[in-house]
Amino acid sequence: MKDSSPSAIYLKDYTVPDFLIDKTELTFELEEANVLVTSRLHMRRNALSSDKVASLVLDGGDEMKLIGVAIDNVSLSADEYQITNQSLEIFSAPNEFVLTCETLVEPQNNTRLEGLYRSSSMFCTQCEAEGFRHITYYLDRPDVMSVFTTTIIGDEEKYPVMLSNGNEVERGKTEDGKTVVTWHDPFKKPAYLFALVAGNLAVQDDVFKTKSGRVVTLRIFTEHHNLEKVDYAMGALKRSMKWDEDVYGREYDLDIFMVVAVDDFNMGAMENKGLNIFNSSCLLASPETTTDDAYLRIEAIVAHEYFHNWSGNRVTCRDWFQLSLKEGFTVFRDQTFSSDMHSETVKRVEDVSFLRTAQFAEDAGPMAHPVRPESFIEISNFYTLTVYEKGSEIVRMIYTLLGEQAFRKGSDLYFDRHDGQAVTCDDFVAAMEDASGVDLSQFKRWYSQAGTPELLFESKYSVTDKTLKLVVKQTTPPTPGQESKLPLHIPIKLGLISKDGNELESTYSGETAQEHVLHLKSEEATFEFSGVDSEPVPSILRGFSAPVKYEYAYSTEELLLLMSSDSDGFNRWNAAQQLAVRELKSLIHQIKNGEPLADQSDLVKGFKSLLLNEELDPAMVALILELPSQAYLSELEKEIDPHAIHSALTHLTKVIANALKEEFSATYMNNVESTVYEPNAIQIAKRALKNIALHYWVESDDVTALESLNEQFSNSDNMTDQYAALSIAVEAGVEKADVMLATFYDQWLHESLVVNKWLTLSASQENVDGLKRVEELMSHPAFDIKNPNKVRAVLGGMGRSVQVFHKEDGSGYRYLADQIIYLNKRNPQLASRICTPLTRWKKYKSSLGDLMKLELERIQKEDLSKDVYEVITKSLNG
Ligand code: B3K
Ligand code: ZN
Repeated sequence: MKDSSPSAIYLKDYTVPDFLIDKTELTFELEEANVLVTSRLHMRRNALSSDKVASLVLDGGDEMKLIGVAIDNVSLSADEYQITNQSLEIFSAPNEFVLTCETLVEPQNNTRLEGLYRSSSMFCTQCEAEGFRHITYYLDRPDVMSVFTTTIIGDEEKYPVMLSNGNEVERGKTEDGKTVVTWHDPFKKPAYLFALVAGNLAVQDDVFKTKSGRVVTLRIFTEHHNLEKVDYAMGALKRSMKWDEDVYGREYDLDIFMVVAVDDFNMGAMENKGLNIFNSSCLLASPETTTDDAYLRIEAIVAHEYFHNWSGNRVTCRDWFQLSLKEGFTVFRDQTFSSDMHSETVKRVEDVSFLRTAQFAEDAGPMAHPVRPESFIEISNFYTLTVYEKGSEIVRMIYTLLGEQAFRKGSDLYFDRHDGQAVTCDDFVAAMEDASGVDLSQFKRWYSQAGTPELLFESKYSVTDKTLKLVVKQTTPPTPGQESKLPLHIPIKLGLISKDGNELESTYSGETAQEHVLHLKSEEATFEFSGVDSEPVPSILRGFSAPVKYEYAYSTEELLLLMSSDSDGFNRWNAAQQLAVRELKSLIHQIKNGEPLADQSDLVKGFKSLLLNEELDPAMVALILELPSQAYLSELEKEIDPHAIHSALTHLTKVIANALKEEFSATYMNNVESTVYEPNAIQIAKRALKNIALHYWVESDDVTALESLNEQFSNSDNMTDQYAALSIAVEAGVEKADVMLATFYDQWLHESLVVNKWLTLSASQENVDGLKRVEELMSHPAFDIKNPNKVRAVLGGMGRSVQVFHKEDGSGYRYLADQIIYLNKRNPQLASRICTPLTRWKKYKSSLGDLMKLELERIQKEDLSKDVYEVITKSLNG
């Protein structure tokens, strides 16, 4: 596994492939001990390549055994080719030929979960980004697109279901009674979109009629005991198909669309052409076992993978540096879809909250990289929040700059112009420019410049002229490898609110309106608004119109005004967040300095009026009541003291809880639902409000709250409420929390996905001796180190516990490092992901940061996979 000195590859070195593969014919003979893969590749030299005599270099790892290789049916002798641990080189190849390769792989020993592997008794694949090369030798790069025909041969009893991309075109029997199935995908695609599944699976069928009247068969496959949990995903799929027709004019293109749920999966899901493969946690749902959040996530991921059929599959990436071309755009599409299905404001708040917490932290850390990276050692490390979430923000800004209609023209042009091609982020922007006439040349810096821009706003109102001058300055802090930054083109959506809470009209750039989009392009600019009747409070960056940090010296009164009166829902929430952040920051400061804690009354005042106003949308109230998270506050701090942040949060929660206990208990009672559970927006909002009210109420000194907590835990008919009760018990540290956890496990031990939630909560308990508990969980019968969901559940849970993970003796960090070292060999992708908390070591107070660094150095001494090597090296040097 060790690559002695893993080296980086660079975008600037991109060249077209020397060979192309027009047709790919694959045969898989499935056996228990191994699988024989035969490939017949119809190849030719690429006329666009400058090297007309290049040798043929195919990608392929040393975990495959090469049985034979032939050109035009003539076997090659040993001196005609060479294999290394990552390639097969054929020294001399004709201009056009059929290459046949036989390889033997052992899916049951594939713990990396890349390529062909086994999950329970089934066979499945994961090929993005570079997994196909673990199945057979190939030109495993996205700009090599080919038409695939796949034949699978297997024992009917063990593998009654055998699937691959496209349509089933043939089915028969071999002489020894095995089933032979052939699939053909008429659309050419890169190897990363290849998929194969074989197993004893149950299926649910449905149909979707496209807008042009074609009937598409929809099939969701799961293990038999999970079949009753696919209805919701099926509905989500149909809603997605309809939405993509209505909003983007994109129809599905094959006659069948299949989805398979798999338990052992490194990430959420994969958009293989016509055969999506899902982590079962992102597909299976039932009211008893699935929370509201998970329902929404399932809907979003089903949509995301489906939308990839156009943004990713029909038009794909030229190289992996362009990953955001498909991911950023597809995240934007799934976010808009969810927003259309539910509430626009709630969705935006959730997305921005996530972006500001996690992506901003990435952008400020050693792994910071542009949305289109310039280089990488291991591409798997670049499926990041920057590529996905910031990438989506870039597309959203283009949408804001172009407007709905021109944006749609741009996406139509992009899809039409590049259908069947592998293209770049520049091609995407060019289509948007060509369709709209908007100049995006400066805007494109967003793709190449890392780091989160910071804006500083100052305003000056003149009563005599009725004008407002708004001065804005932008800077972007240095990031590894990018010391100095150029000014970006930043769209700033802005409104003005009068002191009595009304929207004010103003004239800007010849246009009179209540809202304007300003284009900030230079380091500093002054925007002037006339006809402003009274001194306004500016509502800046409405809907979070750009992924930036910003400052404006609002008074507390101004924030309270925005919180109650801004017509922009996002900014109402944001004003409340800013108030909470201010109070928490001063508490953190006082705790760090051993000062007495000051009274926190502004937020209490704001929350009280929220709770008493029955007109408000419960979803918004619930969002506003949620204090900024430990992770978000960490991102905002210059030097992180996790214990001080935790104490501040605990303190403020108690202050609010005690001050408003009557309001919380009343809100709880008013929102108890008596109708049958449904994961719809209205019910979800009520449950969210009810459960956050319950949380505060339990945190107060009113012991009667515990009765409601127990009652809800024991008698809920849905997982949202039961799990909320359990989480509250754990977080508030109520006496019965351990008993409740044990009861919950006994109730759900046969539901693996629910057990994962139990693992997370159990590991997240705040307790100075909590590491022992984590160790017990890792050797619990319900734990399985081979299953990434379980690993993430326990380690993710542990990471949330400040007392366990950040224990001053460094035992939490050491434990995580031990797991990284162990997983580095087995599953490098997973190992590299779980490094993240340690990579932030520089931002922690030195007594903790130094201990984290020691662990990084200890990991660095190991024989590392490329994945872990890259993250650890960059963290230590970055
Ligand atoms: N495209 C896949 C991600 C593949 C990750 C490979 N390490 C899922 C998605 O974004 O839709
Ligand atoms: Zn995606």
